[in-house]
Amino acid sequence: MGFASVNADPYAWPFDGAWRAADTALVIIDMQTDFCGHGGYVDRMGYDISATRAPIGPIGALLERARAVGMHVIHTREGHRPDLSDLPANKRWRSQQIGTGGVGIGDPGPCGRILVRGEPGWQIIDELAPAAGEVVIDKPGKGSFCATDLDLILRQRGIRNIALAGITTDVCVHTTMREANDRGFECLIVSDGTGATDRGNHDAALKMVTMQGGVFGAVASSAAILEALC
Ligand code: C5J
Repeated sequence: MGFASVNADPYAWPFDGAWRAADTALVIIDMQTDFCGHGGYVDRMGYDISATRAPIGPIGALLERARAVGMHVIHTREGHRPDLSDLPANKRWRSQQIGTGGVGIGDPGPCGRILVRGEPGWQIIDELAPAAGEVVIDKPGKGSFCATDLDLILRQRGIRNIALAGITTDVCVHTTMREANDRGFECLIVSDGTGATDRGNHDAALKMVTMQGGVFGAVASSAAILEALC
């Protein structure tokens, strides 16, 4: 049986009114200590992590409901191999330009080497830890499709609708939404289930989705999604 359409902006989502647990994924982007934990990458860059921690509660509520109705749940982690062979020199250099002491991706910090796979800071936070059997995508870039098997997994499972949550709204969430939209997936971004290091960027990223009749998909609150899932 299908769910009711979600009260979303700029249109009731999905566009054709058809969504079921079997053809829909909740994709939770990069809820890692490095992006929202004390001593992690975002904290060390000098940003206020309360902005990237704000979506934890709404995502937790959505995650619980998605699991209860049998929706696909997919988590992503941004990070690099310990030998940094998948870290472009320009990404590393840029990451060293902000924060204290020229410390950037790959360098040691209070949560281990920043954005390096296997380190404490790279782990998904306990509150949103993946359950057994949930897909976890390890990605070296901002988008979740670049250099990963996400597209293959989505198509193998017959997924056509994607609800996107996580951090940060303007970087990894937006890049993933744009990539998914171009691949034909019907996307919904969760307004309070996402967060950015800059409030203006968060708001602008959500607004961008709604232009041109929903150029990348639609925007809805976690409450609106939960209501449709009742
Ligand atoms: C960033 C991300 N902002 N997960 N990563 O570097 O958005």
